[in-house]
This record gives sequence, C-alpha cells and structure tokens, in this order.
Amino acid sequence: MKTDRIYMDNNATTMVAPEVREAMLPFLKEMYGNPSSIHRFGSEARSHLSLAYDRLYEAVGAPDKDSVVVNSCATEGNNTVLQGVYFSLIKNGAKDHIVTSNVEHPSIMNCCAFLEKQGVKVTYVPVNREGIVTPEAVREAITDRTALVSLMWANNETGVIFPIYEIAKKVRETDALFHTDATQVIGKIPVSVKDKTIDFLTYSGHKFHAPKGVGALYIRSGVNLPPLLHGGEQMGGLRGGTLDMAGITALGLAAELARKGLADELSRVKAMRDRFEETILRDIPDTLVNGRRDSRTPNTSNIIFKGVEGEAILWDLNEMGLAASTGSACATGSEKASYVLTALGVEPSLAHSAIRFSISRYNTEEEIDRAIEIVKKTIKRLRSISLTYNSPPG
Ligand code: C6P
Repeated sequence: MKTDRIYMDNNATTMVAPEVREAMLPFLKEMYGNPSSIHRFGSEARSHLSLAYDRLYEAVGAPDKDSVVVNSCATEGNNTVLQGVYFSLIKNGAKDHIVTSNVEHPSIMNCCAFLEKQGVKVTYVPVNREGIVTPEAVREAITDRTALVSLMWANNETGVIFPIYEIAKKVRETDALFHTDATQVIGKIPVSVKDKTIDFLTYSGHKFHAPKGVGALYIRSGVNLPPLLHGGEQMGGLRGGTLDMAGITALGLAAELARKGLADELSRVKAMRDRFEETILRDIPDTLVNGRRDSRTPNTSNIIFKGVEGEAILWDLNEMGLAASTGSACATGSEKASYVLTALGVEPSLAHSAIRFSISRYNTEEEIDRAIEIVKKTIKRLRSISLTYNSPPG
C-alpha cells in the first residue's frame, strides 16, 4: 500500500501485517464454525488452534505445561492478573500489598487505584532520572505481606526497558508473585519466561502487527489465578467466551513474524530510529531525549522541543503527513503533563513539549529522511511564533 503519509506512532498501534490479514480471512468467510463444536465446521476450525498456540508458546519460550490464555488485549490481561491476585491472595486476608512503579500504563495504575479502594496497600516504586526501576528498589519495597509485584518490561512513552530478569530473580527470593506487562517489548527485544521467574506476562497483538481486540496472558504452571471472565470451559476455564479463531490465528502468526524479525528490529529498525534521533538532536537546537538512551526499545524516541507545545507540534506534523503522539494514546485530551515524564524529573513545562516517535519494520529510510525534514520545518515555524522560546531568560 503506497501512501505519502508517514506513520510514526507504532507504540499506540500498528498496521496489520498483510500475511496476518490473509491468514484471518478463511475464519471470516467459510471457516466460521465454533471450534468447541463436535461437527465438521467446528473440527475444521479447531484444527488450526494447535499451530497458533505453538507459536504463542514459542514467542515467550514457554513450556507446554504453562498456560497461554488468549484474551482481548493487555488491559484485560493486566486486570485479570491484578484482580485475580486480589481475589486469590488478598481478599481472604493472606496478604495485603502490591508493588508496582510510578510509570505504569493506566491499565495497571487505575486497576491499582480501584484495588486501593478495596483496602489493598500499593507501593509505587519511583523510577530514577533515566526512567528505570532498579532491582534493589523493588526488593526494598517487598514485605512478607506482598502478594504481587507488577512491572512493565518497557515503558510505552519513553521506550525505557526495565531490568526485568534481574527484578524477577529478586522477587523469586521472596514469597511474592511477579507479573510483567510486556506490551511494548514483544517483537522489539528478546522475551523469555524460560528461567521460571516470571509468573504472569501480558501483551496486546495490535502492538506487533496483529489486529486490535486480541492479546494474551501467560501464566506459569502451578500458579493459581481465578478468571476475570467466568463462563464456559474455553481456555481451560481460565477465560470464558467462544474462541475467536481469526484473532487467535492472527496473534499466533504475528508473534511468529515478530520472533523471526527480531534481528531486523534490533539492527535495521534501531539504525533508522538512531539516525532520526541523532539528526534531530544535531540539527535542531534545544532538543533532548527522555529516558536512558542505551536501554530503550529499538523503535522509540521521546524528544523534548523546548519552547513549543507538543499539541501544536503534533498538529503541524499531522498537516504535513507525519503521525506521532505526545505520549500515551489513552492520555490524549488530558491537559496534565505526562506523569511518566514528570516521574523522570522532567519539569511539567518541558514535559508539555515532548513528542513520542515510534517506528516499525514498515517504515523506510526514505520516510525517515522526509520525517526529519518535516520535523525541522515544524519546529522552526513554531519557534518563530513562540513567545516562550523567544523570550529572554529570567
Ligand atoms: N499503550 C500507547 O499509546 P491495550 O489498549 O489494552 O491494547 O494496551 C494497553 C497497554 C498496556 N500496557 C502498555 C505498556 C501499553 O503501552 C498499552 C497501550 C498505548 O502507549 C495506548 S494507551
């Protein structure tokens, strides 16, 4: 599909891969049977499940005895884990505490706020100025009343990667369970649950070229988690609801493509991101990058352009055909500075001048060249009419 528009908002959502779209079609046409049905319509659909599941297990290096529950999205997965742990370990008085960070996605933050209203104690471990939560800080927050530690693998706004394997190891030394929201890392960096220190892992398919409305929750074997959706025996009773064969097939294939494309992501995609970022920093004065640069997902760059409003930048970029974002897509419309950036110690006035650029394997070098020119033009124009940028200091 040739288009002049440039899409650099892949942390919000991605284009469905053409192969994935093709693989879904039979289930939206003739192969519409319910995979739980005995008849041929059902068995025909059912026969495609095992390949999709093999791919999903492979995507996170999970052994067969663990569970992978296909659901609707990371928001559902995160709620299933937090609310499930509340019902299995906290409501009965066994434990009363959850540890998380102060830069998590709203699907964790707002679920924790809901649980606090039910009497759960929540510790929000602060990130350092580089946007990282250290294993030591997490370990210090855990008490013998801690039921769960829930931390994102990488942040959606800055791309900063947490040292998840080290953190998971520290949590394993305690009685607490460990969950990671891996939404922003699948297909971007290697992800594995092989060392058995991760109890739950969640993600959304639409962040790696599957469609919206399908995601997954990994559960390590031996860990009990009640379902969020009580219903039939689908997903081994872990999530009721008729299986979405088109979605499961899409998720499996997208996960397979993401796994096979990792080397490309870590070389070609990263090189495009680095060239974009370095050129912007070199050619546009008063710009800076948020988050620790050598510990980020290879596709993300969060840049502050001093003296101009992020919303105004986005508007101009959009007019010139370049799509980016001021931060998390679900915060659009909020007038508050990003809580993620202020958690890193960024002044609210500067946080309002930040733009998140997030690319994918479908971006090209030619698009990066054009994007650089568009950003340069936009910032030059907006700064020429900015009162704050032009006013003398003090
Ligand atoms: N972040 C962003 O623009 P859903 O909406 O359920 O598919 O994914 C939720 C979610 C959970 N965790 C992380 C780390 C995420 O980045 C997201 C989605 C988008 O940053 C939309 S708000």
